[in-house]
Amino acid sequence: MTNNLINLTLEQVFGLALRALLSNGMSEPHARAIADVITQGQRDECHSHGLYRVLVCVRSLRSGKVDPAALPTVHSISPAIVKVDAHYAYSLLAFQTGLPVLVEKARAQGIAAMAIRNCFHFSALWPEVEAIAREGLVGVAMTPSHAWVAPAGGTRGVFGTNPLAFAWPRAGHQPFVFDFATSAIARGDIELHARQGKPIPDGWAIDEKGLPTNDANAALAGAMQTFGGHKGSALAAMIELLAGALIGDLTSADSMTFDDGAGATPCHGELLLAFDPKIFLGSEEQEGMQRAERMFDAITSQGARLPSQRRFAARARTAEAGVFVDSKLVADIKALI
Ligand code: NDP
Ligand code: PYC
Repeated sequence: MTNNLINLTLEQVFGLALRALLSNGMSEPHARAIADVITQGQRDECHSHGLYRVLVCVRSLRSGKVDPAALPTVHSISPAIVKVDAHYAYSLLAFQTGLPVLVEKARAQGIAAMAIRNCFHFSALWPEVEAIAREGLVGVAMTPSHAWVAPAGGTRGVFGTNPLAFAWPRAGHQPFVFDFATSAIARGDIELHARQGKPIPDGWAIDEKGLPTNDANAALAGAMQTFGGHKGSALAAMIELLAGALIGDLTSADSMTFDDGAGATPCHGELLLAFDPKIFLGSEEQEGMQRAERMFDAITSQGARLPSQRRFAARARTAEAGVFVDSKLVADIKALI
């Protein structure tokens, strides 16, 4: 133990998350899928979507809103579109179940979409787009959340923190991956600032009166801001439309109404897209992939870093050294078991 940090192996992180979920009534397939993604988040030092999420998942289970055991059902609705109904359980088992169908369709059609419906969704999206890239495909993922984010120029929440993730497969390298909330920061980060009594930076949120705030609790009670002003606002709206209205599922505002103050994980849909470079490029595949590599080189050769480089470095480090977790968080999770 260093200061208030506890050193855990990745196996210990997985075991802690799994025990907390199982002992609160989650079925084993869901608990394993969730504990796995939480472990990946902690491993890559994405603290807002690592072990902290166990608290949110258990609160959601205890709210009675989430189905702890429903198994997803897969519906192929066209040659290029698969829908997976999560039946009001968490999203991750639905993703795992639908992924092979998405991959098969993308390889057959060149482009395919997977719409996950009726799912409670708490997780970072990079594990999912990385899984698509491991199949040699280009991946995109997006999802709404709860209406915590004000549109640019407004003061009241309309959008979710609506993450957008992208992965491009690279031979001999980790894929090119980015994954960001369309709000200035993930809400989980503001919650972590509130837990630690730390102020938040300028530009993250406004308070209930619509005034800029550095107080994490005032931010949680007020509204978050989009990243990049009107640009993040437009992307957030696009995600409400594509991963909400278009797939017949809830917007972030609808999801908040559905929650009805329970404080559970947001419940809505998710849209994933997969593109097959082999079909787009045909005999020019190698040339297209080399063109991409020249672009990556032009970024890194001037000292700029690629998105996910920090994560991949953390992944390599924590595989050996384990992770360092706030002791209060570990105690709070153990108290749930
Ligand atoms: P960050 O702002 O921390 O990071 C966003 C992206 O930018 C990452 O890919 C990151 O790579 C990259 N990046 C950061 N700094 C640089 C830099 N200097 N140069 C190049 N790239 C950089 O993420 P957010 O707070 O916006 O989101 C965090 C997570 O929260 C995401 O994984 C997202 O999926 C998740 N989330 C989930 C939601 C849900 O409803 N399920 C809702 C909202 C967010 P790196 O990681 O290597 O630093
Ligand atoms: O951190 O913004 C967030 C978030 C919302 C749902 C899951 N994570």
